[in-house]
Amino acid sequence: MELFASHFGTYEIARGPDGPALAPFRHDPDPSPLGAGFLALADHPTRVMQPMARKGWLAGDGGARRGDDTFVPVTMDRACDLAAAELDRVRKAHGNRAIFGGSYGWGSAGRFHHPQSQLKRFLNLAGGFVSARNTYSYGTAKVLLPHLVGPEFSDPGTFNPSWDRIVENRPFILSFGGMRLANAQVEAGGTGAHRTRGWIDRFAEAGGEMLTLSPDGRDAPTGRHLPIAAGTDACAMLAMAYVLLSENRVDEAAVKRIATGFDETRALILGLSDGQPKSPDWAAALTGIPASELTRIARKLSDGPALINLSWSLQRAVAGEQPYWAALVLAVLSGQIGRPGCGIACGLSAVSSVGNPLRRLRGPAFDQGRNPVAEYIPVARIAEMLERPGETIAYNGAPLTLPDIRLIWWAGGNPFHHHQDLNRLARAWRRPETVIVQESVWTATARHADLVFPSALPTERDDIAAASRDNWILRSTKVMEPPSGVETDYAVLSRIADRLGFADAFHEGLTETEWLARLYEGYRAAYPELPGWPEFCATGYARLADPEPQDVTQPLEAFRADPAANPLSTPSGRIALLPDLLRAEDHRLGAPLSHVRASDAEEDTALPLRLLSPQPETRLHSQLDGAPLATKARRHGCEVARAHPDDIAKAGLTSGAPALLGNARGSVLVVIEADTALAPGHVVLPTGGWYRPATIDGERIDLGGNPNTLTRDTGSSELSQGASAGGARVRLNAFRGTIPARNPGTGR
Ligand SMILES: Nc1nc2c(c(=O)[nH]1)N[C@H]1C(S)=C(S)[C@@H](COP(=O)(O)OP(=O)(O)OC[C@H]3O[C@@H](n4cnc5c(=O)[nH]c(N)nc54)[C@H](O)[C@@H]3O)O[C@H]1N2
Ligand SMILES: Nc1nc2c(c(=O)[nH]1)N[C@H]1C(S)=C(S)[C@@H](COP(=O)(O)OP(=O)(O)OC[C@H]3O[C@@H](n4cnc5c(=O)[nH]c(N)nc54)[C@H](O)[C@@H]3O)O[C@H]1N2
Ligand SMILES: [Mo]
Repeated sequence: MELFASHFGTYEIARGPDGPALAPFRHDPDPSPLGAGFLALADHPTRVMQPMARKGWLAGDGGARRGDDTFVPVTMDRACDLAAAELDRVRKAHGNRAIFGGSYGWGSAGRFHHPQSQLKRFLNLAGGFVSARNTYSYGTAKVLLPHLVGPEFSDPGTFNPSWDRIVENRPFILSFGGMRLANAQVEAGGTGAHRTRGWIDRFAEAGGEMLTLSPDGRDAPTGRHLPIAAGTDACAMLAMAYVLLSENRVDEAAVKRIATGFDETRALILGLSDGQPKSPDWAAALTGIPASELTRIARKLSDGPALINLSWSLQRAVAGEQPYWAALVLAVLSGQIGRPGCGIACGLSAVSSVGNPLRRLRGPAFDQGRNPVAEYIPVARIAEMLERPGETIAYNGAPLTLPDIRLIWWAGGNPFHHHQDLNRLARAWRRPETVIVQESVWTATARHADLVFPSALPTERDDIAAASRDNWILRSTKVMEPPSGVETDYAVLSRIADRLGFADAFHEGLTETEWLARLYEGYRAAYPELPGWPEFCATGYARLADPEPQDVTQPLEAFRADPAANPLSTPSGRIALLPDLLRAEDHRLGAPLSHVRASDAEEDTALPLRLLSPQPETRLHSQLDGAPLATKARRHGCEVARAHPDDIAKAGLTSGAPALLGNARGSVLVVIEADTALAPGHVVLPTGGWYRPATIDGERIDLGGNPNTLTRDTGSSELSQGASAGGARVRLNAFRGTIPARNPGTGR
């Protein structure tokens, strides 16, 4: 069977007289319509068709007009000469620590053509590069959780009970931020079967009860929903903990068996140490949830069985540690940690694999080699890195010096989609001497480059796809040839490596097919039950069976059953409710209790609406923006934002009108639509609009509707320095101009 594997899952390739089509994979119970959209990109006007160089850069402008300039075509040979010469100049003049190759982003589900792996291997052979740590997805929790439960649980969802266990035990699920099924369409590395919807249906059919607390009623896949003001989840959780303590529902001896810091935590919750009891009345005013509801939910949690689910969006915010920390406190005090199918879960439905009872595929990644440069940044500190070379920031309990970057090289990501405060990034981005980008389409990042290399789309090359938390290994087959002049990243980097004298080390003389066979054999070495390469190629996929229920590790169950025999790897072997680092004065925002509303610090509270920027249903971030599903979702060519009808009326607008969302950081053109599912005081603008700043009647407006024109770029805290998209405040105004026509074409 010929298959195409993408982050949206797997598709069967049907070749007919009208060209190829992509049909849902027969083994996928809940296929996503999104992946077929790649076909529409093949000859889309946004396609990068040849290497292009920025005029000002060729003339030596040092970056002054970057992002606001025209491009000229250059031959592939010339472009490779230019890239090789520039890399060589920078490393000789400033050392490899002046090259930023962090290159974050969701390029390619295929493991071989994974652009960052390709680029990192290339840059490592060239002497190394400054890298980026953590993710935009989960960067705050990843730094926080090792302090609370130990480093083995830093990855998203590693301590979650699995879905089969949850369905079997039917806990009351209290879900903060909900479970958006549209998000579970996606998996980094792809999947053969989307199972999340099936698990949730089975849970509901078995009589399971779910309560979603979220500003957006659409986040609840089943069960009841209660609106909560964004950024106040920790307040609700602490109020529930207050109820447990004041109603003597906490088994202190049992808590102390599994956790340290109980006495201090109790003092903080009761307000003995700061004078503010975190009572339901206190939380009701902040969250908008009646005190009686908070009390009722707290009792239900302690009656059990119960599971607290946290969406990843909660921690993608200023002080995003707080809800994760408070949820752990609540799960411990309510006695639910480590009960079968109970306790705490991070991101059920955030991506397809979370909660599936499966093996973690230990496959060989494409070998990136070793990076001789030690310097790194937490991934979301990029603008700060460019603005303040040589200065220090605090990160995870230690100072970190920001490197002095002269050359940025990006492959497989779109910082002008994903980073916060894009107008600030655009200014900082002019500082390096050179920016090289490899892209298939003219994203805002490509438009902010000096040298752009065209990349083949995932549909235009053979690959092997597999996600680390999945059971499927997929043979992705080339659906069509790339346009003439467009090559894979591997081919382009091989050409440049040749000019720098390390081509043999880069490609090892292997053909693409030989590389794929090598990767596959690596999986077979780990899982001898997999078929041989020829049989795998003929079938198109291989699937490992789900493990037997008793073989799925439920890590916190073993710990709860016998904490002394199965200790965590925290200093005490137990859960640390208040580790020293979180109490330290200089980690004010990491100190969860001192500022439960720190997410509003530094924001203009006079602005009436809180901006939510969830993942887009019709795209993967900014990808497939030119495909029919995303195009159809726009109104008058604009991104659609949703708000409560009362807020739209207060702004003097009607549903369906063009409007501006704005704050001190910028202004975004949208069409505003009324939605009663949304709590008043919030506005939803999903991510992924293509940042297109333009000056209209003297005002600089992002016509592309990217919420990151408005979001904050402070970092979540000095502890984790994670992405801080959540919690920005904005105003809603009429847009009185004429909506300019979209000009997706090349370059400008
Ligand atoms: N406000 C706000 N901002 C957010 C978030 C939020 O919730 N709110 N979420 C954040 C999160 S969780 C994430 S993960 C990021 C996502 O941010 P990104 O991962 O940067 O977003 P993508 O649009 O997926 O960008 C991937 C780019 O890689 C290109 N690409 C794909 N395959 C290849 C390939 O094989 N070769 C090359 N050269 N290029 C390729 C695509 O064309 C695309 O432009 O956004 C973050 N930003
Ligand atoms: N279709 C599609 N699916 C995707 C992606 C995509 O681009 N497209 N991206 C994928 C990626 S990279 C990631 S990391 C995951 C992200 O997974 P998540 O982080 O879980 O998803 P989001 O859509 O950002 O947010 C989920 C919901 O959280 C709610 N929310 C936001 N802030 C708050 C708050 O303060 N309190 C409460 N209670 N709720 C809040 C919002 O209403 C939002 O709908 O999604 C993945 N899935
Ligand atoms: Mo993400």
